[in-house]
Amino acid sequence: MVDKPKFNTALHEKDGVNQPESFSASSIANITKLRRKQPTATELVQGILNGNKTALSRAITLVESTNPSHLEKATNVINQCLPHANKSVRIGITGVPGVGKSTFIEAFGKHLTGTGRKVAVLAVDPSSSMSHGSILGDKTRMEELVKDENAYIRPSASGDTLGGVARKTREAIILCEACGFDTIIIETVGVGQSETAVHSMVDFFLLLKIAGAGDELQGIKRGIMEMADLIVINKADGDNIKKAKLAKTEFNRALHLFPAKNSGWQPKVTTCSAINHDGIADVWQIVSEYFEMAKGNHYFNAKRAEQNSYWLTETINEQLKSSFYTREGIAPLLEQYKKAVQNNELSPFAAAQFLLEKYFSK
Ligand SMILES: Nc1nc2c(ncn2[C@@H]2O[C@H](COP(=O)(O)OP(=O)(O)OP(=O)(O)O)[C@@H](O)[C@H]2O)c(=O)[nH]1
Ligand SMILES: [Mg+2]
Repeated sequence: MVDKPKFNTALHEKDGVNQPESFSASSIANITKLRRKQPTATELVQGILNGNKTALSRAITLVESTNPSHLEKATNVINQCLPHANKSVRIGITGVPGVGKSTFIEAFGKHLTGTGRKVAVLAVDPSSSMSHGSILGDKTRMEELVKDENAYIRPSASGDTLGGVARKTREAIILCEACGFDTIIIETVGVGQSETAVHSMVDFFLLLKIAGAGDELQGIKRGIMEMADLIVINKADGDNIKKAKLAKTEFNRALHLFPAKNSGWQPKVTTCSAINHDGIADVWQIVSEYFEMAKGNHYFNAKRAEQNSYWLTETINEQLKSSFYTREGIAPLLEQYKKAVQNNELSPFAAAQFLLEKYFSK
């Protein structure tokens, strides 16, 4: 008997050959194994409480996730960590680009770990999603700190709104504290509104400056000066030393013109060279004096309590706003009413009232 030819047409070229499964069994096994490796909330919390930085990073990523399905787990982790948080000092550092924040944090951070402290560095930078350059820069500028066993550096969370970024940073602070970091440094670029957000999540606010050409107070926002507990004039090295000293005198004089702070603290000015590590120990000395005073007069705890209630209302405001503007049907109506208001056909208050009624009626 003659065998029928097996491959008589291109369409049947695979006849007689076992077709592979559409999913390979070994791949499925691998994927399942990987999935199982995703730690549970309790495992993450245990890792964090044991000081494990990998667990900490994973938890921060979870908190930063915009995937709604991660929210419950993230909240669970935060809640379990909360009782172990709050045992730290939180220091905000701001300054315009190029003033030397990263170089300063490297020197300051190393000084602190040298005295046995555990330092976590977080950043609030709403623009970071666009400027990945600064993160790359930080990797080289914080070379020593990155390698330090007792330091943890987390590039800034990205997000569309400052409120969103700030919330993630607040939660990251809790996680870092539960992980045993006793000194939290929050860095922000001194442009826009981010200083205000950072100011409302730290105990101490440090403004980094460089000496100018005798016009120190030009172009510096009054609000930022008012927030500062300490102004550090960086790059006080080489030919700059004299100018830095002059700037120190000028800032000192200006600071005395501001009304006294609720904390009872008189803001200070000092100089340093972050690159040469000069004056860094003095900065920590001043920061420590502040904490001694603020803990002694109970301002420290009162301020944290006030910040907590601020973030409660801030979060409600933020979420209500976003819920309103993203509610189906609101955007086109809003456009319509904007035109009517612009043409004086309707008062802005009546239009707002109508839109809000529309929103609440659903
Ligand atoms: N001479 C001198 N140069 C410094 C000092 N600190 C920083 N620099 C230099 O200033 C430049 C900017 O420093 P960075 O630490 O990157 O400044 P930054 O504030 O983090 O900048 P952004 O991340 O862009 O906001 C770098 O070239 C540093 O080497 C210092 O104490 N003295
Ligand atoms: Mg930097």
